[in-house]
Amino acid sequence: MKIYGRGSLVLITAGLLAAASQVEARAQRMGQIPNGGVNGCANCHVSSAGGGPRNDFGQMVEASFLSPAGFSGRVQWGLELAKMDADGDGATNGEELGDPEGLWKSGDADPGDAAAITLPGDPSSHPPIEEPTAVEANTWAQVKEAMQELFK
Ligand SMILES: [Ca+2]
Repeated sequence: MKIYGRGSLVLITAGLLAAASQVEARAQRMGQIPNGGVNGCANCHVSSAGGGPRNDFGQMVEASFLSPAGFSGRVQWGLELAKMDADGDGATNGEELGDPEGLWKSGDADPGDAAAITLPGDPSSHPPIEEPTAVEANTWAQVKEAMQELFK
């Protein structure tokens, strides 16, 4: 077994503390968006463990919705951020996070249904897209049939 010198131990300890404080600081941001705890770090980061590159929503927040800008910034959740669609999947950030009108404030209870929360930065994760019901499909079939009868 190799014995590390005191210098190595100090460096390793400093590195671990720096990494831990960074993750801890960013983890606070989960409490700055509605239902942030449902998907945790994956709301803003490509890796669900946090750190590393940000997804589309994380990049949007970082670019325009932190106050102050930078590491210590708090997410400015509100109507503007709620109405945007960071990942372009057709559902707004607010619809994905259960607060379409951006009314939620940090410290409020999470709005909406936790089971319906999706990732605002992942286009493959979104609320269900409404399919036409059997009645609507049937009605359309009847309209087509009626039109075909008209133009016979
Ligand atoms: Ca979206």
